[in-house]
Amino acid sequence: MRGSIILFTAAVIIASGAGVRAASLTIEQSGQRFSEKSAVLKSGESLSFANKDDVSHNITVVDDDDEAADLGLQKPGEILDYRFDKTGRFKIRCSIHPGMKMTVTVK
Ligand SMILES: [Cu+2]
Repeated sequence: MRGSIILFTAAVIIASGAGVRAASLTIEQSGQRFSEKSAVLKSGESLSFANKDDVSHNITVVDDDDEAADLGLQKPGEILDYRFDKTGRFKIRCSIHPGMKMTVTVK
């Protein structure tokens, strides 16, 4: 558990330096990776996740309080939108592929 907290802190530092900013941003899932390591959004903006892999993914969105939203099974070719209504820092993960990680900062 402590290891994952340290990893998360490192990821947030990267996010604050080089986050992608966009009103509407599509994140591609390809090669079991997210196409961006981080993104910066305003409250109320959404991310689209486009599964370009030939395997299914299952995105979870975890906030600072460890509250998680489960976007459910996402089949190849499927696009999921998720709207960020709360400010804060969020960890995006795939519950099937532990190597898939990105962070979202919502201001
Ligand atoms: Cu996955």
